[in-house]
Amino acid sequence: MDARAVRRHFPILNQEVNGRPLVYLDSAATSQKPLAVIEAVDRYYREQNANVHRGLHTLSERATQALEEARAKVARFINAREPAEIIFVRNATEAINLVAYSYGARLREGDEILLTPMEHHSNLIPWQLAARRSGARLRYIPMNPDGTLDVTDLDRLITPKTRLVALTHVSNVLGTINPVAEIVQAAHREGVPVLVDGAQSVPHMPVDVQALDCDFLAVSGHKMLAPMGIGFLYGKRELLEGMEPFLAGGEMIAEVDLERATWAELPHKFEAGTPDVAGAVGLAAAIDFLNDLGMEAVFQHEQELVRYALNVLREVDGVTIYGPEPPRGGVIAFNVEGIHPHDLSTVLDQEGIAIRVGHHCAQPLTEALGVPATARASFYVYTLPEEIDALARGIERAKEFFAHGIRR
Ligand code: 7TS
Repeated sequence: MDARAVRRHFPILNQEVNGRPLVYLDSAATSQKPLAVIEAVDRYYREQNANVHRGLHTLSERATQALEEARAKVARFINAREPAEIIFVRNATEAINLVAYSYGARLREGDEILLTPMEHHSNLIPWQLAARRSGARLRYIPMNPDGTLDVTDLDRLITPKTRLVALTHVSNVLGTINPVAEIVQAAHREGVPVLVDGAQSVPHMPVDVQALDCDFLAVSGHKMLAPMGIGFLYGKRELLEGMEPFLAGGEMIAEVDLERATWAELPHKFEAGTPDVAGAVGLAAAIDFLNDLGMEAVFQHEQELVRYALNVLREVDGVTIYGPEPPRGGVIAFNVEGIHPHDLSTVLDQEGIAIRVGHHCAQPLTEALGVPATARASFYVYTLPEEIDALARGIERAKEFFAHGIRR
């Protein structure tokens, strides 16, 4: 993959920030968008916009067709059995909340949900609330010191009381790639379904839901080149069929009278209200773009960047890096001795370098690392090794600045 050529498709990257060429190392928070996506959304509003599934006029049919083509494309991208297993939502957070409410409705006092300590808050808080509503209990697969999961005791952790395992595929802080297929197998031996948070995996590596055999997969479009505001939940048909709706209103019913209603067929049962058709069109364009690159090539590109970044950053005195050895996701969380990550970020921003600092919405994990916060650089298809060099130079400059209090 030629990242330099890929980069030319991203107009936002070709600018100066604070007088310096932009070095965007925050793709785990959100990716930038290629022209193909920007233009697909633009074209949708110029040529196709109407509400879907309702009007029997030509534009409405075009919009409906665009939405359903996008759904079919998403289904092929993750190898779902059928498009009806893809529910459009706003983002991974909404996808997980849908499952926590609709599947979580069957939780009873004493039931258990098995999570990990490295979950993003969006795969933790919905389960805390579901546990509070039902009296269920949250349990956790322990973590090894290197930031991988300790799955040696899985069979003991998955008990007759376990109703669901919910875990992230790739950690947004440590970059750990969790052994999802193995965990799914262990859970299925006990008849327990597994929800995978794919927010940091689906944009960056080939993900095949049939190969993983996961029961739910939650994904945000905005982290995979698509617009903000569109994401999807994959769910196995038999599970989705057995769940009550999450949100209710228009589009999701079959028959309604003043007392009761019956639900529309999948996937519409879970898509109340007017959908983000333009977002879905943008997501379809994003998938085309990623397919043209090839997800295996995307993964390899990021592996090269991670290896390069680990080598470069390990050469910088005072830098502590968190997370396992590669292969791992394209995120590197680190700290610089004597400099608070927020101060580091401020200095780097002056150099046009965008990183994220804080707990990255994974506060329990940050606490487990024994630090108040970390800095995080994250990569994607357009990231160049030179940008990692720029980061290392920026860190050196921050060290000088905070050692001497003088800006050169
Ligand atoms: N799950 C994981 C693993 C994530 O990294 C994120 C967002 C989410 C879920 C939630 O995604 P959303 O689109 O619903 O908000 N992660 C980050 C991040 O690391 N920095 O900003 C957002």
